[in-house]
Amino acid sequence: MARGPLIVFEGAEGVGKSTQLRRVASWLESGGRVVHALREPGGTPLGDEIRRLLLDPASDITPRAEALLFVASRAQLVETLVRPALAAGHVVLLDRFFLSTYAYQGAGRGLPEAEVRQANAVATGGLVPDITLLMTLPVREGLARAERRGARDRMERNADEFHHRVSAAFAAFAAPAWQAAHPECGPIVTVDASGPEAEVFARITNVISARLGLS
Ligand code: T5A
Repeated sequence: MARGPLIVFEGAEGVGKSTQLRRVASWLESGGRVVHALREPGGTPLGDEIRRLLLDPASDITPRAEALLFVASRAQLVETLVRPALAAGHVVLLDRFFLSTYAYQGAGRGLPEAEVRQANAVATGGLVPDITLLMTLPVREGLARAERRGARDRMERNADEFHHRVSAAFAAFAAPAWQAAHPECGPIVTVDASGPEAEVFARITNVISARLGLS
């Protein structure tokens, strides 16, 4: 049986990843596909416990420990849920994956890219997304959207400069030269996340249909 597609939703805070992922899941399910909607960090009992620690504003976590916690959650998710679902020919939609570690712990926290990349390779075992939808929105707009949803978590509470570094890193990942130098990431396609949800959804389904032939 052919391996199912792995579709990753990425971007800075509050760009609307979770909202769009839910819509894409319903769209693909109504087309008769089996869809697994998963998120990082979390998605497994171990991952959910790690997520609680990582997002709790009371947690005191060093940058290296933070990176390894995200990576540990990923290793558990990939091995227990993502790979089996893909092997069964199902569609996996993933709300964040390792591009987030490159952006947040690499660019945001300043950890060396080579170390982040190596730790991530341990977690994924070389699993490459079929497409990453990189949703883009001005930092302030994304944080305002996230804030309307509820109180800021430990990551959202970082200084504005941190969020600007993360956002700039995501923008840099879209460049063809960066992608060519990082084949482990697979194709990264930017999607304008501004405007009404329905318009963003139409942009996303256009990309998925054109690039993966799904509908
Ligand atoms: N992280 C994660 C790392 O540092 N390293 C890693 O390796 C990984 C995997 C996870 C945090 O961990 C960090 C990144 C994050 O800081 P999380 O709670 O899972 O935290 O949250 P995020 O993935 O960050 O989700 P966001 O908070 O960024 O939100 P989303 O999913 O982008 O946005 P969503 O869909 O929840 O929408 C936010 C609000 O905006 C509204 C929604 O209704 C919602 O209220 N909205 C819109 N409003 C207007 N117009 C639209 N088009 C809208 N679309 C959605």
